[in-house]
Amino acid sequence: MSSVEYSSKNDVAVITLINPPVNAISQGIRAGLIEALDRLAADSTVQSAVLIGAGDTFVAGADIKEFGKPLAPPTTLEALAAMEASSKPIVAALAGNALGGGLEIALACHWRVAVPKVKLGLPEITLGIMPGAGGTQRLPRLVGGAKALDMILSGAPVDGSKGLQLGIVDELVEGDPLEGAIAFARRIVAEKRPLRVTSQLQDKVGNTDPAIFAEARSKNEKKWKGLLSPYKIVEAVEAACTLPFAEGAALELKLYRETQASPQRAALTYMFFAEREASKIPDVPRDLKPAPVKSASVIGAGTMGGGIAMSFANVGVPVKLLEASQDALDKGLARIQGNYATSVARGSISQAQMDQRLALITPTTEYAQIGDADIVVEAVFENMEVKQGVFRTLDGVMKPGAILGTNTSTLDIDQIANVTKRPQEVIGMHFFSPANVMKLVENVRGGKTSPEIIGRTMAVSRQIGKVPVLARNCDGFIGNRVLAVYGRECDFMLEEGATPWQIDRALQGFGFPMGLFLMRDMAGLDVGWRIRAYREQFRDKTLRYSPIGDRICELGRFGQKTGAGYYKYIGRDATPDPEIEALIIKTAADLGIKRREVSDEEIVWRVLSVMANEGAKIVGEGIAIRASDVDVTYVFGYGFPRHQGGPMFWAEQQGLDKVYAKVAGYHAEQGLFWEPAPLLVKAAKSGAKSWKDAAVE
Ligand code: 3H9
Repeated sequence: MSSVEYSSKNDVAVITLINPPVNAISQGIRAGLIEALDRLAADSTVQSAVLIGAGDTFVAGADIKEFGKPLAPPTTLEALAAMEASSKPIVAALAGNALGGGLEIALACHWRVAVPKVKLGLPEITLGIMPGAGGTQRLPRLVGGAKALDMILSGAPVDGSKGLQLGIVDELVEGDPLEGAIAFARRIVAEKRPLRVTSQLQDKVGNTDPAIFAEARSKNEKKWKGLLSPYKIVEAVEAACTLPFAEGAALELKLYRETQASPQRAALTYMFFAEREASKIPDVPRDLKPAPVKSASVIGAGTMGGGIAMSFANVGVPVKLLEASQDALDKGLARIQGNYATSVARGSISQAQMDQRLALITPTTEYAQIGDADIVVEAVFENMEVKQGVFRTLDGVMKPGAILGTNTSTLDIDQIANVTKRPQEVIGMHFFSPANVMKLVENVRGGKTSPEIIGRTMAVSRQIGKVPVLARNCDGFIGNRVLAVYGRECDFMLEEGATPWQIDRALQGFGFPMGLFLMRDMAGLDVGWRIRAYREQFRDKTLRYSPIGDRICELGRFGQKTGAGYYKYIGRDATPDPEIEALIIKTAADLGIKRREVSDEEIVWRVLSVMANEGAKIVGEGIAIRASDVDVTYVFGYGFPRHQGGPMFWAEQQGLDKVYAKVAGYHAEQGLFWEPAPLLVKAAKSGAKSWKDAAVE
């Protein structure tokens, strides 16, 4: 079947773009569109055309799988120029998604009608690129420079009503978009309206305040640090407002190609597919399409439980929130109210939305009230006996088939599952704090968790707006296992000659929003200290261990909350502390370590290569299904800079053999305490360029 179909409904031609599932712009679409336009010109039976996507969606943009490869002609730009040159009016019928190149096709039509639920947007920035088919030039001509700039920089889509208000959409249709567009096209012809060619519109760009571009650059300096595409977008939209269309379009093309060639584009498009791949579980049938959950229960109204309950309420799922005592329940609810009130004050939600969401949360102290929910998530104190007690009770009250989720970051899922008579329905759901904000959910399958429960848990995670990954049960799962080696490596570098502020600066230079020691200070140092004290009895004393963190806690310095940790604090402002530097120097001397200069490059390399090494162990042991799941965990749960693609992607970019050599070097220097991952060794020896190749060789 051809990618573009040409048909007619009496006097109106219908051009249908077909490339399931999202009608991405393939070579077939580009060539087929030009052919269809030739037919339109030659077809004396029609006076206008409607352009529509097959299925219930328009076009989700360029085919992202083709990025980085040479594109077969013709280009999208050639197809769009042919469209604007048509002497017969072309009306876009928009439904589903009109994103990226899809919206750009629509912008080059003479008019646009849309259903209210359509998603209209230019999300290229999220892929490290910018609109490259005239979007930066045509959108400002329809909506003005300022609004176009906001929309392209945010990458977020707008719906049909907003599109109408902005001037992207000319008319909303309530029913069938094709019928609506045909009726609109007939009206245009009957009224003999002159063709409206977007690239020739000048009013709105002419009226754009030229100061907005410098403002956008300075206002976002911190947010855009290290990023390429936002700056290119500003430059292109500025050109739209100051140059003739042809010159602006030529600049757009040049800048677009620069973004396409950048390593950031490679990392961000990798993340696009990695995020989707993470939901594919080999033993869960692809055709399992679980129904959305209609009700949820959450046990524990602490910070985590409250955040999880908010995540359900935020997408309209009624949730019962259970606490042991009325007092704890009241405190939990007050915290939820406070969080919503902050969002209202910031303008991110309206008062009405806050009221609706709060109304969906029903507080209770009675287990008898919660049993009919499709899913329950337990988020009580992180203690095995306490959690086992909760699960014994849940086993008695929850309806058969409900997902029994436990929000644990450290405990053995099987020990929790095995106190119930239905361990196949128990699964770990490790949320990250604040749970209503952080995107990652690390779902953890126990030894007996059924594939159906896994599939349903991955689906409900997406339903509440999270990015799920699946891990197998082990100490630390994926995320905290990698975090442990990352922290340990940083501690060793302190002993060897670095300072906390140097390490933090180097990591921030790489793109982490916050360095490790600032993060530890913010989270509080005392909990980890207590856990280490408990684990001391089991520790292998032959392995290298850094006592710096313990010594800091012994001084009563527990981080930001006590005004001092690795840094000194005034409020939340951290300053380097000579006392800590002296403590580090003394500890190194006590351990017999001769300090030396540690370069920023060494810091970044050591941190990333030990992360990738641990990730390779995790993949090799089957804890993660694939290397990209480790990256998804790090990007969505631990602040790893998305435009660097995650530690496993980073390692592939450096060359797995080079990473192996570094890791082996650290191993030799540091003695017994860890081994290069077998998968990394295999990759290096076989010359594999990717983790995937290494795994199959
Ligand atoms: C661009 O347009 C550049 C232009 O300016 C320049 C032109 C010259 N390409 O997300 P889903 C796949 S840049 C290839 O699970 P949903 C996706 O991988 C592009 N494949 O469904 C998945 O495959 P699989 C700007 C794509 O309903 C399947 O389709 N556009 C593309 O949750 C279903 O996707 C964007 O950035 C694509 N463009 O969400 C839009 N899009 O089943 C990117 C999707 O094998 N796409 N796939 O895993 C999206 O945001 C979402 O996919 C969408 C649907 C909202 C469309």
